[in-house]
Amino acid sequence: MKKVFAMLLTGVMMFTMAGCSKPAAAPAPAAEAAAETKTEAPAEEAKTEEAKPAEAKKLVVGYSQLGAESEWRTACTNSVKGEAEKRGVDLKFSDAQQKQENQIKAIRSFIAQKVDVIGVSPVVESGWETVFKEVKDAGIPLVLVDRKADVPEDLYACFLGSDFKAEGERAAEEMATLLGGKGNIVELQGTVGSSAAVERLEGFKAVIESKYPDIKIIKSQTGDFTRAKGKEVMEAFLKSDGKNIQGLYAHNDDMAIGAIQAIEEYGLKPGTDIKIVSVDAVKGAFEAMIAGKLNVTVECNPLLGPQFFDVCEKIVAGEAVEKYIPSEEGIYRQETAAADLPSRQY
Ligand code: GZL
Repeated sequence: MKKVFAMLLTGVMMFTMAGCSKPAAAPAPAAEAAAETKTEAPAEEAKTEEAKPAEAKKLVVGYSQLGAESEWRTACTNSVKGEAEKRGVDLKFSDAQQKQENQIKAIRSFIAQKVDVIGVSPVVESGWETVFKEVKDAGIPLVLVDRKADVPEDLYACFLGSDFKAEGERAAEEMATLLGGKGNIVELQGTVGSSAAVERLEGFKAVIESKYPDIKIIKSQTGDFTRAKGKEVMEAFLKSDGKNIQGLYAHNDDMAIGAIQAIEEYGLKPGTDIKIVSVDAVKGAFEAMIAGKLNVTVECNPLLGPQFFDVCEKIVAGEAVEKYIPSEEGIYRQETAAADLPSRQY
């Protein structure tokens, strides 16, 4: 029996040795070798070689900002850039210096770069249908940021920004309170054709004409949302109507601050001889209210970065977004300006 077992053991041993000694196959290419080792490696080792989950694809967003004309615009740009950095968004940013042709060029460049989403703050409401159609044909969603465009709703995913008409209505009520329901007003309008200017004028005028018959808007002209132009136009108003002016409504704080300089140079007291109501609630407005030179500023929130990228992420994830996402806003008056200023973010 023992002899038989020994013979069997010897056979098994000889057979096994023959296998190991088979001539080495020609060295296989690295890939095949890897595949061979991969398939030959025992199961437990295979686990360590499973591919790591792919890095989440970086969101690529093209944003056409209209310019840098005001404190408000700078705050809006900083909010968008800061939020992109915080979220690791690849932001392609373009400043159009308040020229529509530059915005159109930037949008076409974003299409060529095949970005995931395009954001636009349109400098004016009209003239966008052709290029927005190109965006749609390229299959890229478009978000209107801050300002509206006069295009069919199917050309943009959503508008996020303020209710400018309501801002005009609030400004009118504040002005009527300051004047006791009676007096002559001059108006500094924003950029001609911009949704902010069109609707702030509309809202203000509607309230004054329907509720305050003893308040008259005797002059109204654009100051293009800038301090310099606001000062220049206010100088012209003072030259023609001087002491006949009891109130100034400015579509933004920058023009109001320019007008304050003109009123002082003319020899009148801004905030006292001429009551002033403006819009935005930027830091400069709080400083002017603390100095007694501005009476009220109606807030228009520029900190749109977080909402903008929330919308971009939802769209890319295939989630539904509201067609209009309003900003939350308040009204700030001279009496509380010193207490309010420390908590202001822009
Ligand atoms: C309002 C924004 C306006 C600001 C101005 O949403 O478009 O443009 O009120 C800015 O200060 O120039």
